[in-house]
Amino acid sequence: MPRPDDSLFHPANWFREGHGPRYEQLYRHIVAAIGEGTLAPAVQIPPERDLAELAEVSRVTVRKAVAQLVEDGRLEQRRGAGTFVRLPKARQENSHSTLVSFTDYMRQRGKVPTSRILSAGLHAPKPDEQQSLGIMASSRVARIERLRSADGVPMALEYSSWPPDILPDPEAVKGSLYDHIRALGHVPTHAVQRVSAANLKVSEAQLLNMEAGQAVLRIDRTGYLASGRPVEFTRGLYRSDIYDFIAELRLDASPTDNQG
Ligand code: 16G
Repeated sequence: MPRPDDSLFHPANWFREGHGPRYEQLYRHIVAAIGEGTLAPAVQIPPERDLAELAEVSRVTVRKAVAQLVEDGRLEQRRGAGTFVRLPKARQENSHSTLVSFTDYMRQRGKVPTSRILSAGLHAPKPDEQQSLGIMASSRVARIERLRSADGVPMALEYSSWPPDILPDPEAVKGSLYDHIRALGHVPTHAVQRVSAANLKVSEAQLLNMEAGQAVLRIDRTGYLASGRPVEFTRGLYRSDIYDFIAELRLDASPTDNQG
């Protein structure tokens, strides 16, 4: 079974003081090594204890980094055999069985996504929410507003609305909204998006660390379950220098449009 060169994990090759927690830096290093092919598919990762020794970190740090890599689908743990680099994840994504989230996208690029919740709660629905989500004026709507960052840099503002039977407790969302929804048993499988340009208001600019009036992309996404029921209505303001992000998500979002 191929094993990587031990020096790959030496702290000099991945740790930089002041660049975030060790587990995140180790995680990013392994993501990059997989991306560059230094860690090829099927290569075995040293056992936790050995890796902790090589990387000069605690086993808890190693465990956290590895758990994230397993969750991302980059590493695979085989009982009794060890931990291995998986085949590229792209194959799974191309199945279009699920939509790519901000979290997935940033992790695929070796970045660490974070969210700051600006507000979360159940409210009376506005007309555009009623229309997009097919809910009645007398019903309630779950709203969650977040500032999304990658490696600590603000990237987007997302205002998201969901029917309350799909997202009953918006305040309980801690990390990825899509992961939260999936854990509740609902899987948005496709989306329709409208992309336009917008200029930042003062309050938005402050949050994004940009100048008021600067141009951003505005994307309205309506996400659907496989049954065709609309469940997500999200308006996002995205820094235009991450346009490739949007383009890629749109390809994933409407596979049939791109096959003909
Ligand atoms: C993406 C989606 C947004 C969705 C979010 C979930 C676009 C334009 N927007 O940013 O609609 O709510 O991912 O991300 O693709 P999360 O699971 O990381 O919270």
